[in-house]
Amino acid sequence: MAVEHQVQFDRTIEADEKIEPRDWMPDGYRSTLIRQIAQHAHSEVIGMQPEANWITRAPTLLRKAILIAKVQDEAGHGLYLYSATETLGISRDELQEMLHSGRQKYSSIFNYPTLSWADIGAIGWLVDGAAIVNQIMLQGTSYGPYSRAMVRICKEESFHARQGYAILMALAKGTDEQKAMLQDAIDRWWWPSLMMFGPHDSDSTHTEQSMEWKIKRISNDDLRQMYVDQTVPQAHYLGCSVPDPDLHFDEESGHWNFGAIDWDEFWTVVKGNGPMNRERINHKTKVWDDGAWVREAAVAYAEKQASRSTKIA
Ligand code: FAQ
Repeated sequence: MAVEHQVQFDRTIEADEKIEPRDWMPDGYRSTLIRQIAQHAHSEVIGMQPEANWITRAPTLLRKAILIAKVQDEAGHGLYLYSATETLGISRDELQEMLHSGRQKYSSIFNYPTLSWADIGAIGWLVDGAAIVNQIMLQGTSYGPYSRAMVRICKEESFHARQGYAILMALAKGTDEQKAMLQDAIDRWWWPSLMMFGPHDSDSTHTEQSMEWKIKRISNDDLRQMYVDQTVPQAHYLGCSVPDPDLHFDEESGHWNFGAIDWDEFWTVVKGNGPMNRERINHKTKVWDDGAWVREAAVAYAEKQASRSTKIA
Protein backbone atom coordinates (compact mmCIF):
# COMPACT_ATOMS: atom_id res chain seq x y z
CA MET A 1 0.00 0.00 0.00
CA ALA A 2 2.77 2.43 1.01
CA VAL A 3 4.56 1.66 -2.27
CA GLU A 4 1.39 2.44 -4.27
CA HIS A 5 1.03 5.73 -2.42
CA GLN A 6 4.63 6.64 -3.15
CA VAL A 7 4.17 5.79 -6.84
CA GLN A 8 1.06 7.97 -7.03
CA PHE A 9 2.84 10.82 -5.25
CA ASP A 10 5.85 10.57 -7.59
CA ARG A 11 3.55 10.54 -10.61
CA THR A 12 1.74 13.67 -9.44
CA ILE A 13 5.04 15.51 -8.94
CA GLU A 14 6.41 14.27 -12.26
CA ALA A 15 3.26 15.45 -14.08
CA ASP A 16 3.56 18.90 -12.48
CA GLU A 17 0.19 18.48 -10.80
CA LYS A 18 -0.58 19.63 -7.27
CA ILE A 19 -0.46 17.61 -4.08
CA GLU A 20 -3.59 18.43 -2.05
CA PRO A 21 -4.18 18.08 1.73
CA ARG A 22 -6.26 14.89 1.25
CA ASP A 23 -3.42 13.16 -0.66
CA TRP A 24 -0.83 10.84 0.81
CA MET A 25 2.59 12.48 1.04
CA PRO A 26 5.98 11.38 2.41
CA ASP A 27 6.65 12.49 6.00
CA GLY A 28 9.67 14.50 4.86
CA TYR A 29 7.60 16.38 2.28
CA ARG A 30 5.05 17.25 4.94
CA SER A 31 7.62 18.37 7.52
CA THR A 32 9.58 20.41 4.95
CA LEU A 33 6.41 22.21 3.95
CA ILE A 34 5.42 22.85 7.56
CA ARG A 35 8.86 24.35 8.22
CA GLN A 36 8.95 26.48 5.09
CA ILE A 37 5.34 27.71 5.02
CA ALA A 38 5.31 28.39 8.77
CA GLN A 39 8.60 30.29 8.47
CA HIS A 40 7.07 32.25 5.63
CA ALA A 41 3.90 33.00 7.67
CA HIS A 42 5.96 34.07 10.70
CA SER A 43 8.02 36.35 8.43
CA GLU A 44 4.92 38.11 7.17
CA VAL A 45 3.68 38.74 10.70
CA ILE A 46 7.01 39.69 12.30
CA GLY A 47 7.67 41.76 9.17
CA MET A 48 4.83 44.07 10.19
CA GLN A 49 6.92 45.46 13.05
CA PRO A 50 9.68 47.39 11.27
CA GLU A 51 7.20 49.21 9.05
CA ALA A 52 4.51 49.73 11.68
CA ASN A 53 7.25 51.62 13.55
CA TRP A 54 6.78 54.45 11.01
CA ILE A 55 2.97 54.64 10.74
CA THR A 56 2.71 57.45 13.26
CA ARG A 57 5.57 59.33 11.59
CA ALA A 58 4.63 58.99 7.91
CA PRO A 59 5.30 62.37 6.25
CA THR A 60 1.82 62.88 4.72
CA LEU A 61 -1.71 61.58 5.23
CA LEU A 62 -1.54 59.76 1.89
CA ARG A 63 1.74 58.02 2.78
CA LYS A 64 0.24 57.05 6.13
CA ALA A 65 -2.86 55.52 4.52
CA ILE A 66 -0.72 53.58 2.03
CA LEU A 67 1.58 52.32 4.79
CA ILE A 68 -1.34 51.19 6.98
CA ALA A 69 -2.83 49.31 4.01
CA LYS A 70 0.51 47.65 3.29
CA VAL A 71 1.08 46.55 6.88
CA GLN A 72 -2.47 45.16 7.01
CA ASP A 73 -1.77 43.22 3.80
CA GLU A 74 1.19 41.56 5.52
CA ALA A 75 -1.12 40.40 8.32
CA GLY A 76 -3.44 38.96 5.66
CA HIS A 77 -0.51 37.13 4.04
CA GLY A 78 0.36 35.65 7.40
CA LEU A 79 -3.22 34.42 7.79
CA TYR A 80 -3.37 32.74 4.35
CA LEU A 81 -0.05 31.07 5.06
CA TYR A 82 -1.02 29.90 8.56
CA SER A 83 -4.18 28.43 7.00
CA ALA A 84 -2.08 26.67 4.35
CA THR A 85 0.19 25.28 7.09
CA GLU A 86 -2.81 24.05 9.10
CA THR A 87 -3.89 21.89 6.13
CA LEU A 88 -0.75 19.83 6.86
CA GLY A 89 -2.08 18.78 10.27
CA ILE A 90 -0.58 21.30 12.68
CA SER A 91 -2.52 23.88 14.67
CA ARG A 92 -2.03 27.62 14.69
CA ASP A 93 -1.42 27.55 18.45
CA GLU A 94 1.42 25.05 17.98
CA LEU A 95 2.93 27.25 15.27
CA GLN A 96 2.79 30.32 17.51
CA GLU A 97 4.42 28.40 20.32
CA MET A 98 7.24 27.25 18.02
CA LEU A 99 7.86 30.81 16.85
CA HIS A 100 7.85 32.26 20.35
CA SER A 101 10.17 29.58 21.71
CA GLY A 102 12.60 29.95 18.78
CA ARG A 103 11.96 26.43 17.42
CA GLN A 104 10.77 27.94 14.14
CA LYS A 105 12.46 30.77 12.32
CA TYR A 106 11.37 33.87 10.42
CA SER A 107 13.24 35.75 7.73
CA SER A 108 16.58 37.26 8.77
CA ILE A 109 15.66 40.56 7.11
CA PHE A 110 13.19 41.57 9.81
CA ASN A 111 15.90 41.74 12.46
CA TYR A 112 17.23 45.05 11.18
CA PRO A 113 15.97 48.41 12.49
CA THR A 114 14.08 51.05 10.46
CA LEU A 115 16.01 54.21 11.26
CA SER A 116 14.58 56.72 8.79
CA TRP A 117 11.58 57.25 6.50
CA ALA A 118 13.78 56.19 3.57
CA ASP A 119 13.95 52.73 5.17
CA ILE A 120 10.22 52.34 4.54
CA GLY A 121 10.84 52.98 0.84
CA ALA A 122 13.83 50.63 0.87
CA ILE A 123 11.79 47.84 2.47
CA GLY A 124 9.04 48.15 -0.14
CA TRP A 125 11.48 48.22 -3.03
CA LEU A 126 14.23 45.85 -1.83
CA VAL A 127 12.51 43.52 0.65
CA ASP A 128 9.15 43.15 -1.08
CA GLY A 129 11.10 43.09 -4.35
CA ALA A 130 13.10 40.09 -3.11
CA ALA A 131 9.92 38.48 -1.78
CA ILE A 132 8.31 38.81 -5.24
CA VAL A 133 11.23 37.15 -7.04
CA ASN A 134 11.04 34.26 -4.56
CA GLN A 135 7.26 34.03 -4.52
CA ILE A 136 6.71 34.12 -8.28
CA MET A 137 8.74 30.92 -8.30
CA LEU A 138 6.64 29.55 -5.42
CA GLN A 139 3.39 30.04 -7.36
CA GLY A 140 4.57 26.92 -9.17
CA THR A 141 5.24 24.96 -5.96
CA SER A 142 3.86 21.43 -5.86
CA TYR A 143 1.65 21.86 -2.76
CA GLY A 144 -1.77 23.20 -3.84
CA PRO A 145 -2.73 25.42 -0.86
CA TYR A 146 0.75 27.05 -0.79
CA SER A 147 0.73 27.65 -4.53
CA ARG A 148 -2.72 29.25 -4.46
CA ALA A 149 -1.83 31.49 -1.50
CA MET A 150 1.22 32.69 -3.47
CA VAL A 151 -0.86 33.82 -6.44
CA ARG A 152 -2.84 36.28 -4.37
CA ILE A 153 0.11 37.34 -2.24
CA CYS A 154 2.20 38.17 -5.33
CA LYS A 155 -0.46 40.56 -6.61
CA GLU A 156 -0.38 42.45 -3.32
CA GLU A 157 3.41 42.41 -3.16
CA SER A 158 3.63 44.29 -6.46
CA PHE A 159 1.68 47.15 -4.91
CA HIS A 160 4.07 47.02 -1.94
CA ALA A 161 7.15 47.22 -4.13
CA ARG A 162 5.73 50.08 -6.17
CA GLN A 163 4.76 52.15 -3.13
CA GLY A 164 8.31 51.65 -1.81
CA TYR A 165 9.91 52.75 -5.05
CA ALA A 166 7.56 55.76 -5.20
CA ILE A 167 8.78 56.86 -1.76
CA LEU A 168 12.37 56.57 -2.96
CA MET A 169 11.66 58.43 -6.22
CA ALA A 170 10.32 61.34 -4.17
CA LEU A 171 13.49 61.37 -2.06
CA ALA A 172 15.67 61.08 -5.18
CA LYS A 173 14.15 64.31 -6.46
CA GLY A 174 14.45 66.04 -3.09
CA THR A 175 17.09 67.98 -1.17
CA ASP A 176 20.70 66.86 -0.69
CA GLU A 177 19.72 65.73 2.79
CA GLN A 178 16.91 63.55 1.39
CA LYS A 179 19.23 62.09 -1.25
CA ALA A 180 21.73 61.23 1.47
CA MET A 181 18.96 59.58 3.51
CA LEU A 182 18.04 57.50 0.46
CA GLN A 183 21.60 56.35 -0.19
CA ASP A 184 22.09 55.52 3.49
CA ALA A 185 18.96 53.31 3.45
CA ILE A 186 20.20 51.43 0.37
CA ASP A 187 23.62 51.00 1.98
CA ARG A 188 22.06 49.37 5.04
CA TRP A 189 19.38 47.23 3.33
CA TRP A 190 21.26 45.96 0.26
CA TRP A 191 23.23 43.08 1.75
CA PRO A 192 20.52 41.88 4.17
CA SER A 193 18.14 41.76 1.15
CA LEU A 194 20.54 39.50 -0.72
CA MET A 195 20.69 37.27 2.36
CA MET A 196 16.92 36.75 2.24
CA PHE A 197 17.43 34.11 -0.46
CA GLY A 198 19.23 31.87 2.03
CA PRO A 199 22.70 30.28 2.04
CA HIS A 200 24.65 29.40 -1.12
CA ASP A 201 23.25 26.34 -2.86
CA SER A 202 26.35 24.43 -1.77
CA ASP A 203 25.49 25.18 1.90
CA SER A 204 21.72 24.86 1.62
CA THR A 205 20.36 21.95 3.65
CA HIS A 206 17.05 21.63 1.85
CA THR A 207 17.42 22.87 -1.74
CA GLU A 208 18.27 19.58 -3.45
CA GLN A 209 15.42 17.60 -1.91
CA SER A 210 12.96 20.51 -2.11
CA MET A 211 13.69 20.88 -5.82
CA GLU A 212 13.15 17.16 -6.38
CA TRP A 213 9.77 17.49 -4.69
CA LYS A 214 9.16 20.71 -6.68
CA ILE A 215 8.50 22.62 -3.46
CA LYS A 216 11.23 24.98 -4.70
CA ARG A 217 11.51 25.47 -8.46
CA ILE A 218 14.63 27.67 -8.59
CA SER A 219 17.65 27.50 -6.27
CA ASN A 220 18.71 30.14 -3.71
CA ASP A 221 21.69 31.33 -5.79
CA ASP A 222 19.78 31.49 -9.06
CA LEU A 223 16.97 33.51 -7.47
CA ARG A 224 19.52 35.84 -5.86
CA GLN A 225 21.16 36.45 -9.26
CA MET A 226 17.78 37.19 -10.86
CA TYR A 227 17.12 39.69 -8.08
CA VAL A 228 20.48 41.45 -8.45
CA ASP A 229 20.02 41.67 -12.23
CA GLN A 230 16.64 43.32 -11.89
CA THR A 231 17.49 45.58 -8.95
CA VAL A 232 20.85 47.14 -9.82
CA PRO A 233 19.47 49.14 -12.81
CA GLN A 234 16.63 50.35 -10.56
CA ALA A 235 19.20 51.64 -8.03
CA HIS A 236 21.02 53.47 -10.83
CA TYR A 237 17.74 54.98 -12.04
CA LEU A 238 17.35 56.49 -8.58
CA GLY A 239 20.79 58.05 -9.01
CA CYS A 240 22.14 55.76 -6.29
CA SER A 241 24.90 53.22 -5.95
CA VAL A 242 24.93 49.77 -4.46
CA PRO A 243 27.40 49.26 -1.57
CA ASP A 244 29.49 46.63 -3.33
CA PRO A 245 32.92 47.56 -4.76
CA ASP A 246 33.04 44.27 -6.67
CA LEU A 247 29.75 44.81 -8.50
CA HIS A 248 30.18 44.88 -12.28
CA PHE A 249 28.23 43.94 -15.36
CA ASP A 250 29.58 40.90 -17.13
CA GLU A 251 28.97 41.37 -20.86
CA GLU A 252 29.57 37.73 -21.63
CA SER A 253 27.01 36.25 -19.23
CA GLY A 254 24.68 39.27 -19.28
CA HIS A 255 24.58 39.26 -15.46
CA TRP A 256 25.65 41.65 -12.72
CA ASN A 257 28.46 39.94 -10.82
CA PHE A 258 28.47 40.82 -7.15
CA GLY A 259 30.87 40.55 -4.21
CA ALA A 260 30.99 38.10 -1.31
CA ILE A 261 28.09 37.98 1.13
CA ASP A 262 28.98 38.15 4.82
CA TRP A 263 27.67 34.74 5.85
CA ASP A 264 28.87 35.19 9.44
CA GLU A 265 26.45 38.10 9.74
CA PHE A 266 23.67 36.01 8.15
CA TRP A 267 24.08 33.08 10.57
CA THR A 268 24.44 35.41 13.56
CA VAL A 269 21.05 36.92 12.67
CA VAL A 270 19.43 33.54 11.86
CA LYS A 271 20.61 32.16 15.21
CA GLY A 272 18.85 34.96 17.09
CA ASN A 273 21.66 37.44 17.68
CA GLY A 274 20.93 40.13 15.10
CA PRO A 275 20.30 43.78 15.97
CA MET A 276 16.55 43.40 16.60
CA ASN A 277 15.88 39.65 17.19
CA ARG A 278 15.05 39.90 20.87
CA GLU A 279 12.91 42.98 20.48
CA ARG A 280 10.92 41.42 17.65
CA ILE A 281 10.10 38.23 19.56
CA ASN A 282 9.44 40.03 22.86
CA HIS A 283 6.99 42.31 21.11
CA LYS A 284 5.31 39.41 19.30
CA THR A 285 4.95 37.39 22.52
CA LYS A 286 3.54 40.35 24.43
CA VAL A 287 0.94 41.05 21.75
CA TRP A 288 -0.01 37.35 21.68
CA ASP A 289 -0.47 37.34 25.47
CA ASP A 290 -2.37 40.64 25.48
CA GLY A 291 -4.70 39.29 22.79
CA ALA A 292 -5.63 36.11 24.71
CA TRP A 293 -9.00 37.58 25.76
CA VAL A 294 -9.93 38.20 22.11
CA ARG A 295 -9.23 34.57 21.19
CA GLU A 296 -11.15 33.34 24.25
CA ALA A 297 -14.12 35.56 23.42
CA ALA A 298 -14.11 34.34 19.79
CA VAL A 299 -14.09 30.70 20.91
CA ALA A 300 -16.87 31.33 23.48
CA TYR A 301 -18.97 33.04 20.80
CA ALA A 302 -18.43 30.20 18.31
CA GLU A 303 -19.41 27.63 20.97
CA LYS A 304 -22.56 29.60 21.81
CA GLN A 305 -23.54 29.79 18.13
CA ALA A 306 -22.91 26.05 17.71
CA SER A 307 -25.03 25.12 20.76
CA ARG A 308 -27.86 27.40 19.52
CA SER A 309 -27.92 25.75 16.11
CA THR A 310 -27.90 22.28 17.78
CA LYS A 311 -30.92 23.31 19.90
CA ILE A 312 -32.80 24.63 16.86
CA ALA A 313 -32.09 21.41 14.96
N1 FAQ B 1 16.21 33.87 7.19
O1 FAQ B 1 18.30 24.86 3.21
P1 FAQ B 1 17.97 26.29 3.13
C1 FAQ B 1 8.48 38.98 2.83
C2 FAQ B 1 17.20 28.85 7.04
S1 FAQ B 1 8.32 37.33 3.08
C3 FAQ B 1 16.09 32.95 8.17
O2 FAQ B 1 18.42 27.02 1.91
P2 FAQ B 1 15.19 26.53 2.33
C4 FAQ B 1 7.24 39.79 2.60
C5 FAQ B 1 16.28 27.77 6.49
O3 FAQ B 1 14.95 27.88 6.99
C6 FAQ B 1 9.99 36.77 3.43
N2 FAQ B 1 16.38 31.64 7.98
O4 FAQ B 1 16.41 26.51 3.36
C7 FAQ B 1 7.24 40.95 3.50
C8 FAQ B 1 16.97 26.52 6.95
O5 FAQ B 1 16.60 26.37 8.34
P3 FAQ B 1 16.74 24.98 9.19
C9 FAQ B 1 9.97 35.36 3.78
C10 FAQ B 1 16.76 31.28 6.74
O6 FAQ B 1 13.95 26.60 3.12
C11 FAQ B 1 7.85 42.13 3.16
C12 FAQ B 1 18.44 26.90 6.87
O7 FAQ B 1 18.49 28.32 6.90
N3 FAQ B 1 9.87 34.56 2.58
O8 FAQ B 1 9.56 39.44 2.87
C13 FAQ B 1 16.88 32.18 5.68
O9 FAQ B 1 15.32 25.44 1.33
C14 FAQ B 1 7.82 43.22 4.01
C15 FAQ B 1 19.09 26.38 5.59
O10 FAQ B 1 18.57 27.05 4.41
C16 FAQ B 1 9.84 33.23 2.65
O11 FAQ B 1 9.89 32.65 3.71
C17 FAQ B 1 16.59 33.53 5.94
N4 FAQ B 1 16.70 34.48 5.01
O12 FAQ B 1 15.38 27.91 1.52
C18 FAQ B 1 6.58 40.85 4.73
C19 FAQ B 1 9.71 32.53 1.33
N5 FAQ B 1 17.28 31.51 4.58
O13 FAQ B 1 16.45 23.82 8.33
C20 FAQ B 1 6.54 41.94 5.59
C21 FAQ B 1 9.54 31.06 1.48
C22 FAQ B 1 17.42 30.21 4.95
O14 FAQ B 1 18.14 25.01 9.70
C23 FAQ B 1 7.15 43.14 5.23
N6 FAQ B 1 10.77 30.40 1.85
N7 FAQ B 1 17.11 30.08 6.24
O15 FAQ B 1 15.73 25.16 10.32
C24 FAQ B 1 11.70 29.99 0.95
O16 FAQ B 1 11.58 30.18 -0.24
C25 FAQ B 1 12.86 29.21 1.51
O17 FAQ B 1 12.52 28.76 2.80
C26 FAQ B 1 14.19 30.03 1.55
C27 FAQ B 1 15.29 29.17 2.19
C28 FAQ B 1 14.63 30.38 0.14
C29 FAQ B 1 14.04 31.31 2.38
